[in-house]
Amino acid sequence: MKRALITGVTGQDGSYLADWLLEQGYEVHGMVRRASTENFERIQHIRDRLHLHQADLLDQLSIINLINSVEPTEVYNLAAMSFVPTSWVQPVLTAEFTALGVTRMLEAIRLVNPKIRFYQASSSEMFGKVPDAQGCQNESTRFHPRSPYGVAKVYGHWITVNYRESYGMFCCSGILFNHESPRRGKEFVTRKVTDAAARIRYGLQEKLRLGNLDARRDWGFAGDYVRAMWLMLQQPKPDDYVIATGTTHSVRELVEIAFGRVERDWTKHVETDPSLLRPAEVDHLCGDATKAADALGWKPQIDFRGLVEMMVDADLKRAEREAVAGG
Ligand code: NAP
Ligand code: G4F
Repeated sequence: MKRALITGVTGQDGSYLADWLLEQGYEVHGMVRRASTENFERIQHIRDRLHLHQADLLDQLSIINLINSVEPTEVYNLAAMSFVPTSWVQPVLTAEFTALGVTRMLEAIRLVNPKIRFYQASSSEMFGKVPDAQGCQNESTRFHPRSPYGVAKVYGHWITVNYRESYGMFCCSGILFNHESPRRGKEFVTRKVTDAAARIRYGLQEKLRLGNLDARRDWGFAGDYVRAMWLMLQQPKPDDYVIATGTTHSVRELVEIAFGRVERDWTKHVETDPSLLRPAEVDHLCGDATKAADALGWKPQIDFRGLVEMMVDADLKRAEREAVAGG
């Protein structure tokens, strides 16, 4: 039986990846950091089938001990401080988690068993200020990160490449564009919008405050993207891949579809709030996943409208329960 270790198993991607690996017959282990209250909502449905272990990206010894005791064949490093605005508030901590945390993982693997296959969760935030706003970004596009988060991810990407080149380790970096789901954290714009649309529909909320409505992203479905992570580690050779849908939409289009789904006029509810603008914005992202399509046979199955409607529908169910409970 194959044995996988996922860091960040309590997060959006960790939970979908755990679902997928269990379906593939893996023994799935998850690294969780200690908290005074458990944060297992996203993995509650598979809690009995997972092996959870306490460790932290900040604590080298805890990671070495974890790899030693679990003896995984594959490690998926998804844990990170993943919310871009927080990276300006906590830039040093972001670097500790999101940049140096990767080196700690790689060092632990190198020490314990360098044959373990390693996946690093890299990000389209690394492209940042893209040179050609009309074109799509691929594995050769230069990086110009625009946030401390993006800068930390560039470090994580290159240290992963470096361990592959220095030690011949099986290390892959997946450069994933934005991917969302009903399990997405409510601070990210997609879920913030779909949750608000649903709550407005049930009279639980009146206004939605947003920042830059003109920003464009290539948004896909997280359930599709975790399959790509797994496929990367099943190849004969390690490599880096862009994972994206190849289409781009503005935050305004996201709002229009979400409010259309609940039959409300968004212009009556959405307000722009300058405090939500970022010190440096990533204006436009669109990924070219041709390499992943050719080498991995990977293709996304859910399009943008399907994704937004799926998220709104899930939030409508939650809002309805809240409305009923509130009497
Ligand atoms: P997420 O929902 O925010 O989950 C992040 C996970 O990291 C959580 O499980 C969190 O644990 C864990 N974590 C944070 N700091 C940790 C630490 N010091 N030690 C141990 N665990 C720690 O993020 P996601 O959307 O699933 O993203 C997964 C990964 O992909 C991240 O590295 C993210 O930067 C990257 N990525 C995401 C996207 C996207 O669009 N979703 C795109 C490109 C790259 P707690 O539950 O304890 O907070
Ligand atoms: O949903 P967001 O916060 O995602 P962002 O910054 O693109 O980062 C996400 O995707 C990255 C991949 O490119 C990941 F690496 C990262 O971990 C994370 O998952 O913001 C998307 C866009 C931005 O341009 C932002 O300025 O939406 C714009 N936006 C407009 N109003 C807003 C808001 N974003 C948030 N979070 N909240 C707003 O009110």
